[in-house]
Amino acid sequence: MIKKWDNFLLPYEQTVSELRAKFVALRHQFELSQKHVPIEFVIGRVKPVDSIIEKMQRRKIKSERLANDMEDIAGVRITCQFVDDIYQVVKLIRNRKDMHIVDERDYILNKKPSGYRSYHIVVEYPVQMLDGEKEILAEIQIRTLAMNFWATIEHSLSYKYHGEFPEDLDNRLQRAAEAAFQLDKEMTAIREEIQEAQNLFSYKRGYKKE
Ligand code: 0O2
Repeated sequence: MIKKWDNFLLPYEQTVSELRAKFVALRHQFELSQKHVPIEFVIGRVKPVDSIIEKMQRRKIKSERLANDMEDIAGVRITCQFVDDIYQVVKLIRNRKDMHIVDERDYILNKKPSGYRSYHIVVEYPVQMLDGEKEILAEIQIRTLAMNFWATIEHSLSYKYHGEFPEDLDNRLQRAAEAAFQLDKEMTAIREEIQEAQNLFSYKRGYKKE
């Protein structure tokens, strides 16, 4: 059983590692071009087997449909400084020839009832395996640092409460999501000032990001 999962997940691991490397390379190109760098950092993960099984049960996905119906087994997350950066990264992904977009979900314009905001793009990505090319679905989540702060904390809390928050906590989390979005708006309003300061200070020098 474990060996079966290992074999099934192998192309997903390769997809995550290749996509991650490509977005890190994109950030590096921006750094060298002396333009504003729209990508802060890139992380990736393959969904753990217990989460895959839980989602299969919740969404009534049959095992033979798993590769087609579960879009986020391979997941890459791109974090940006500003909301505008998110849409710049979306444009860059739309223009790429090495991945094919099958779905886009703008949870920034249409936030989730929880208060969650992010831009999700589902792509088909071709990986080269021993037995030939395989098209793998991957979900790319693009969000600001503030959105990421909120989502990371809300996600760990939802583990504690098994996704069912008491009403008071739910309200507070929604207020916190709005506060994070106000922060994004405020930072955008003083964006030019921030960028000028960052260029002068070169604060990134010496810190290695991936
Ligand atoms: P993990 O650990 O990040 O993989 P569903 O998965 O059923 O909720 P759907 O339509 O399959 O929803 O996919 P959707 O909503 O485009 O993306 C699901 C992923 O988005 C989640 O994956 C989270 O990463 C993130 N997400 C969506 N809604 C929320 C939310 O309200 N709060 C937080 N913190 N993250 C959210 P997983 O599998 O839940 O988690």
